Amino acid sequence: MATQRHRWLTLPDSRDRRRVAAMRVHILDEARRDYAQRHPDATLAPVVVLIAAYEEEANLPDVLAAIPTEVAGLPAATLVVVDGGEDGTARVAKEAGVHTCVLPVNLGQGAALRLGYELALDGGATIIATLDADGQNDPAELDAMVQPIVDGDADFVIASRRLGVDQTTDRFRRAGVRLYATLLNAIVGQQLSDSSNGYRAFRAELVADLLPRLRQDQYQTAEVVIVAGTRGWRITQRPTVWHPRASGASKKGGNLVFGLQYLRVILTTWARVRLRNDARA
Ligand SMILES: Nc1nc2c(ncn2[C@@H]2O[C@H](COP(=O)(O)OP(=O)(O)O)[C@@H](O)[C@H]2O)c(=O)[nH]1
Ligand SMILES: [Mg+2]
Repeated sequence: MATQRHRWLTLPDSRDRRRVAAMRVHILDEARRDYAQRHPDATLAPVVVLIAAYEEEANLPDVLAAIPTEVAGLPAATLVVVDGGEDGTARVAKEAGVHTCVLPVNLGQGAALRLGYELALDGGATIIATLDADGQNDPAELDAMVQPIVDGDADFVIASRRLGVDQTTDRFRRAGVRLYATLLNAIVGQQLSDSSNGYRAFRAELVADLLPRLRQDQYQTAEVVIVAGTRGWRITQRPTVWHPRASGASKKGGNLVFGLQYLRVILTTWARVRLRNDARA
């Protein structure tokens, strides 16, 4: 009657969690298998420009067309991770001829980026740059983003709309960017002005170090900064232009939802890092 005893101790909740975890593994494996079939030679380039895209059929083609084939003097390849969704994002990415990995189910930007980091590292990247699929970041600024890493001056570069130009008009979002940058700086001892910006460049060694330590499936920007800062990687920032979304609305929820989720990620990641105290996070 061992099973009976076991059942008595098992909470329905933990069974659900196990089921979801198993499905996740299956979904990720499925995406990797499909990618390996379509790209048997997974070699990318020294610079990999990584985009996680969720229902961005209308915006992605222009973003992809603007990505240069050389960044800071190094050959560059583009990798799109299509994060499920119902529209033609996967089709337009494939039509653009870039490396495309398609998740059959929407897992969230953090999960999609982790898969992308993994594929970029497997593809031989020495530098990985991430930018949004909605036209808010300008690929023409990739040189400026990547150069500090090529020069050996930084391991992690974050774009700053506050040092550059913010062309959007949402005052609440602006105040949030300021507030959370201040909070994050206090926690990780940095002087970053726009720590929630998703336009970033990383030395590949840093990504390999961070990858097993990242947990956030959606609101991931603060987690990456906190873990990288705690691990002692050198973080710097570069001024960039923050454009309005080319079309459509933010997929991250309204300002209140976004703000609360962002705060949750800062506090839980901080607690995780502090409690472990050895930055294994
Ligand atoms: N992979 C993935 N990307 C997402 C998801 N939601 C948003 N994104 C992408 O993340 C980027 C920023 O998202 P967006 O909704 O514009 O957030 P905002 O710019 O902070 O308002 C865009 O490239 C979106 O396509 C998601 O669930 N999964
Ligand atoms: Mg956006």
